[in-house]
Amino acid sequence: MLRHFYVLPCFISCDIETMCVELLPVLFLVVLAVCVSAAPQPLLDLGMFANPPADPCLNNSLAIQCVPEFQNIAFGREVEASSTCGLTPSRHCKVHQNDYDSQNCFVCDSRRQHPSSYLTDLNIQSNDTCWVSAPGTERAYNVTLTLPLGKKFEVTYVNLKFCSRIPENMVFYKSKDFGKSWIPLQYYSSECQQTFNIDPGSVVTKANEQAALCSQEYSKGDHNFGTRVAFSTLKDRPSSFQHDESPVIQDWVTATDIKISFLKLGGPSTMGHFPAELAEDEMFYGVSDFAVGGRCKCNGHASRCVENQEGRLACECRHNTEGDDCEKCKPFHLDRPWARATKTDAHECVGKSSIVTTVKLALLS
Ligand SMILES: [Ca+2]
Repeated sequence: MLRHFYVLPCFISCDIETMCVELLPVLFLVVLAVCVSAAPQPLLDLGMFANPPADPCLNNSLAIQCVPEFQNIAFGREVEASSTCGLTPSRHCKVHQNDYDSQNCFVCDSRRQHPSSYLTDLNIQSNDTCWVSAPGTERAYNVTLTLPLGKKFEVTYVNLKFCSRIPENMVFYKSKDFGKSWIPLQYYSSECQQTFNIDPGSVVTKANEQAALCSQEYSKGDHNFGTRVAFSTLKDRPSSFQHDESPVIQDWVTATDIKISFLKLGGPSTMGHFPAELAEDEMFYGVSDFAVGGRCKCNGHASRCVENQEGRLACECRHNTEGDDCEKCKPFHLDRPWARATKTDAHECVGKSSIVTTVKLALLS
């Protein structure tokens, strides 16, 4: 009499008191293999249940200040150069200190070009690629490099690495209105007072935090091939450490475009004498790296910028804000004035429903 039955998944059964008992482990393995191979593929990828990345603009559902990452915002962007060599063949020589070495020369022509794309490509020490201007005919030689950023950014530094002599006179500018007007950021000259009418010893105070200064640093020696000129927008500005609280500093670092204006070719150190004449093949500007450090400007209401539906770069706004720079509240979220997020208050935009809900929750608690 059959007293017990073991029912296996694939409907195989046997009496426990028969030889089937001995065969049970073998049968179980066979059945298991058949069942596993016949089992349907899982419909859901278990990875789907992994936690989504945390939202940098929220902390436990509460709005907090968030900013896009800091990066070299010039990298890979197109720079407009008012002059580039190669239209007609020209010869250029690299100069190290005061040593003019004719062996260290190169030709720029249609086959050996030095385009403006070399300004913002990957900067590799062992393989410096240089943008080179067409040769000038006199020391006073005006060439500009313009970098459109496409939207407002907050710029921390502008950095040029030269592959020519450092220009004797040059100016760094920014625009806040997509190139309609230009505001000087920094002047460079061997003679600041004479050239730009700026005292090189001037300092920035709270009263003139948006003043452009003039540096004579690069005229003191022969800063030539391979020298970097670095300008920091925040250095020596009194409110630089109160960025959140200082609309003046926030405005000072805001730019939609950066422009570099080379005004006069650099020459050998004068040592107090009349500047030496430049050889014909030294009459050019060359830059191997044009870097701009900064963040996409989103006023503390977005953690990244993306291309919008019109193909323009814009902030991915949170906290019920909108606009290219999250500079206003969304419709129906206008119950308190828009404000930039700070470390202590995200200034989330709210509508009536949010306020009513908040009040109800407060009354219920
Ligand atoms: Ca380069």
